Amino acid sequence: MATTTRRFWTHLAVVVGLILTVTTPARADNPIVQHIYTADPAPLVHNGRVYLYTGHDEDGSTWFTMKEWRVWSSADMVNWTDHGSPMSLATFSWAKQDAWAGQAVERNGKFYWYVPVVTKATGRPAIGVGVSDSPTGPFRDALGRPLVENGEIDPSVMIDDDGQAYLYWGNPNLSYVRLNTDMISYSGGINRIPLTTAGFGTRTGDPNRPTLYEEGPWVYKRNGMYYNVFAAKCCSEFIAYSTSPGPTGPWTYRGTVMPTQGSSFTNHPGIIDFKGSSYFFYHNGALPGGGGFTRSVAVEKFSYNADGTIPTMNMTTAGPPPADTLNPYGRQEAETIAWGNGIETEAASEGGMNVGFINNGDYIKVKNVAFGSGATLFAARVASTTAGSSIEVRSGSPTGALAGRCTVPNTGGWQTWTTVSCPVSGLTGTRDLYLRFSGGNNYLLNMNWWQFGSGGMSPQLDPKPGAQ
Ligand code: FUB
Repeated sequence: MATTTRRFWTHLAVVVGLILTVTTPARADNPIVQHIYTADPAPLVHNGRVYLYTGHDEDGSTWFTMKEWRVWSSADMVNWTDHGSPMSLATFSWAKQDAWAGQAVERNGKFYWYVPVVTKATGRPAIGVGVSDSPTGPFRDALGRPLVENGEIDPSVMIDDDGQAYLYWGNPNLSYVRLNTDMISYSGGINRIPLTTAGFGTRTGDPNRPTLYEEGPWVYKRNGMYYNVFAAKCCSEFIAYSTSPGPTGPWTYRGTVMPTQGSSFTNHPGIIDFKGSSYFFYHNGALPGGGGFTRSVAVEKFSYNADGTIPTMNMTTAGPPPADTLNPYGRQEAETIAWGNGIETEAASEGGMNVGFINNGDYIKVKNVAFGSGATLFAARVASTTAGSSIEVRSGSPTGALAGRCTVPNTGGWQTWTTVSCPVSGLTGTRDLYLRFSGGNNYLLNMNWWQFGSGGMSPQLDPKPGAQ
């Protein structure tokens, strides 16, 4: 959010928060991100983490006003780390507008992120590709021009078991190319998948669109079956899917994955398997101010039926159960969050992101933290221009048992970092951690990371470039 807008909303939130504090129940964990609007989820599993690539709906949008993409990651499906925006319209010198729905894939240690943008030259959408050595970027334009261009959107990429990669995309059509192994060129031209009612269901009321296929294909292979999960019908959309014995068809329509729900007239699918379970990502308008142009990404856990079909799912505010615990005795980024109340994030001078724009009463929930036999010390990397703020270390809820309180000094700048620590007690077993911030009326502090120690000793703080 722009700083002035943020200040306004922050002060409004403080007033409303004072009114609601007594009655607000414990927060659910969907949508995944609370401090900005996100859309068009594209999850990627890599080295024991889920990397979630999304778009970013601008605050107050009345159109799909999207200028950048964002990356998030998680090892447990409930706590998500904000990696900021490693790719934007500015990455592609030939792009004019509309940083819409894309997907990233890894091949031979490089990460390729396929995205649609409207070009300066034609004023029509084309598909570009960003490339990076890291799943969190930064990404650079791999080609300096579009990879494919037929005026349509929403690329989805799949690498088949034989090594052949396919790029699918389209609205109103559904097209694909066979990517070469360099992932930034293709062979054989642009192919159309026939949109038959047997393959993609029957739409009524629109003679120009006889099938349910609308946009947002998500193509993948599982147990020998190819799936195309897509946004169906318009508008409002629901999520449907088709299956095929091969990557290019013939497709058979299989029904609804998620009915029309959730205050956004679009929806957009992403499906992965992670740590032995299956997850379905989508978007809705669930955040305050949310709607069709101010969307938020959410996730549900599901199990395939025995025949490989996908059950119909509803949107929930609870989200999935944790797929793992979080280790508090290793350094954790402050921007690793299950639920953030009032906070925002920004790029940190020490690298990565920090949590900032914190007001009195704001808090961060970190879910399923494995304290084991007990933590005795809390340390946090902080910066502030005001003295006397503190971090309340609580468990169970924002007003739950107080385990300790760390005072934050005036460090002389919002990016002038120091490490503070304080004793804690009562944190044993596995529980939800709440870091609640208290102090005066203005912004209180920034936090870059935190770490607990145990056994009456100072924690062996994990090294971080620039940290002391
Ligand atoms: O986010 C902009 C567009 O809305 C996407 O490209 C579509 O899939 C729909 O979600």
